[in-house]
Amino acid sequence: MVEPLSEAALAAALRSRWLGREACFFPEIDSTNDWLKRQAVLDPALPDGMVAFTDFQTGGRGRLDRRWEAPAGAAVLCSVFLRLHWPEERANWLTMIAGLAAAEAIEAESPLRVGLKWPNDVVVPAADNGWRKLGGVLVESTWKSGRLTQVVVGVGLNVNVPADVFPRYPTPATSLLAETGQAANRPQLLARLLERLETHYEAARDGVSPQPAWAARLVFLGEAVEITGAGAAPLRGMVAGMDPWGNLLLEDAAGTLHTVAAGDVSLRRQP
Ligand code: BT5
Repeated sequence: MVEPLSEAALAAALRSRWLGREACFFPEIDSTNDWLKRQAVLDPALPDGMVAFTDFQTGGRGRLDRRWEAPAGAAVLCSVFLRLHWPEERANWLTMIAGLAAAEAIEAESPLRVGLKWPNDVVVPAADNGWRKLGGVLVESTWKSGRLTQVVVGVGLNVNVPADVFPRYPTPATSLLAETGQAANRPQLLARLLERLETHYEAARDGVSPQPAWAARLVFLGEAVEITGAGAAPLRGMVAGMDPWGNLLLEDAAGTLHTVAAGDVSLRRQP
């Protein structure tokens, strides 16, 4: 059933205990991440687990101030505010748990099998042996004395977006509708996402690393790739895995293992 997004529709579908129990819906907003960041400044008592979600973003953002584009009324675009006191090496755990929550929510609401492309992409396999991007995660953090104290975890998922709407992106985009031929229920998908996020976040808060579950979904394992944005020159090598903190392990032609903290990975078709 295709049901419009609203606070009431989310509340009716949501079975989390605290995360998303306070939620604000906007028919249109600049960016749900930006709204929560502004609220956190205006209201020092902003509730832990507060969610902002919308039908349309006029200034949706990806990493490095790239744009996140989604047509009105067809995507899940949401952000969650969390208060925490985490050591800095756990910062990537938030991106990992958001990716896991997105993957599990999509699998609960569709027949798709979902992979995770380092560091923040939610992907599905494509017929050409590549991967298509269904969604992405943007985590923005506040630090105090070397500790993470507040984060805004943003997730964008392409749900009922027709396949031909997307421009050509470096990682081609797709949607649940394009992959399955079926429209999905966005309030339900959002509810599953928030429930899974709550579960993974509580485990991570208790010190359980999301890394094994995330690494089990890692795409490009053992493949020849190129990583841009990790330094002045692109890095080339084979994806060997991930370390416990969410860094990518890349083995170069000489057999040296590099620990890569950030960047964009693409398959290297030419040796
Ligand atoms: C991301 O960044 O993938 C993070 C996306 C997070 C979006 C959510 S929506 C709710 C919350 N509020 C916000 O303002 N943001 C968050 P990155 O890995 O940098 O990927 C961005 C790139 O993905 C763009 O440069 C395009 O190439 C591509 N792209 C843009 N829109 C897309 C879409 N709808 N589907 C797939 N790819 C897209």
